[in-house]
Amino acid sequence: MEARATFCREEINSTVWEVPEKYTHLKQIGTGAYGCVCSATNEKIKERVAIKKLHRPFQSEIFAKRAYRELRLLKHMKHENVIGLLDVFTPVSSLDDFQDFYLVMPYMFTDLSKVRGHLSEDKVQFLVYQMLCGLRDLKPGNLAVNQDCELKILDFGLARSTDAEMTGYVVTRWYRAPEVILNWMHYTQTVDIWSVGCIMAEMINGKTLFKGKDYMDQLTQIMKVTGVPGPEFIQKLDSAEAKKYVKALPHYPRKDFSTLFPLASANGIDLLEKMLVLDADERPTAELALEHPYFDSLRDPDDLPEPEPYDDSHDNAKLSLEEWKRLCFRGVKSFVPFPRRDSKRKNTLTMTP
Ligand code: N17
Repeated sequence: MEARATFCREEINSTVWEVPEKYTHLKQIGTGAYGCVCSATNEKIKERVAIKKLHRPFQSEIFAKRAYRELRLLKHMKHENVIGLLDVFTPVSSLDDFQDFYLVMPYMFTDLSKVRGHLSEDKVQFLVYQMLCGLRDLKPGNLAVNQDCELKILDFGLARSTDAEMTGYVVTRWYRAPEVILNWMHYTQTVDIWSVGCIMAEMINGKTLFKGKDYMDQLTQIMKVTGVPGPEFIQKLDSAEAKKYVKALPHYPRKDFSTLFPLASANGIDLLEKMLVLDADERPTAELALEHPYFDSLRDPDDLPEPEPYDDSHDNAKLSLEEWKRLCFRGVKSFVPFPRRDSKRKNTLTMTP
């Protein structure tokens, strides 16, 4: 049995936070219906962290299940480009007293939507490379970056209205693949590749590629770039309605990507041309995209560890509040920190101009 850390109590925005004394300088950075996030310093190793305190996680079965899901997913994620857990704690030592737990993650400075204007090619390369590495076993929810240009995919479980400064990059329709917009067919793993293409295009040009004002406008803007699809593609569409719509489109030819992206390198243009393809079956998977010459200077086999399978059987489970609470308690108390790699590229690229 390990010696229990000394906890410090502090009130932040009328809620009491009880954290091990090594975490200092707590400052609220986001709040919503599910919880509240503070930035803090781990004094032991002088590292900036983000700590999330869930809001009354055991007030109902639904809240408890959601809390367990976030804990399970964060514990599972051990990829450098996906948000993961540095620590998780509760100030109490018995299940009877268990009411709150805190999730500790690496602190991420901002999200990609806050990074304005076009970025230099080395930054775009590094950011797109990290997106594709993190994408392999996960869908993008949000893309967070720090000042060293390091990127992590995360999934904010906070309410939409109050954490406006943290949400909204790939979640909006502008980055949605056309097959998702129109519910054309079963989705494949390459829906995310479309989003990566849109984000890459935006980082290069400094403005949103397909800023549609509604669904139809969005789709028209897309077709004006990709060109309208041929009969082999139309044949694959699930619904008769989608078929009719696509057949009725005026004939837009595919746009020349070197005109569209005058600042991009030949390799960058070639990668964009491969990702921004209407037919999802023709887009590369993340793994294949990473083999593109655009990433030649960055590629490292250590960046793609074999993903461990995630047991999602609890996602459909129907358990009582007490059972979810017991699972959370066990999950918190059994946490073992994961040894982390040194980020080799630290300080070689910075987000600040
Ligand atoms: O990213 C998450 C996350 C990850 C997996 C699952 C959330 C869930 N989740 C939530 C599942 N169900 C629900 C309701 N959480 C998270 C992300 C960012 C956070 C806090 C929590 O805040 C920061 C802020 C700054 N730097 C790092 C993290």
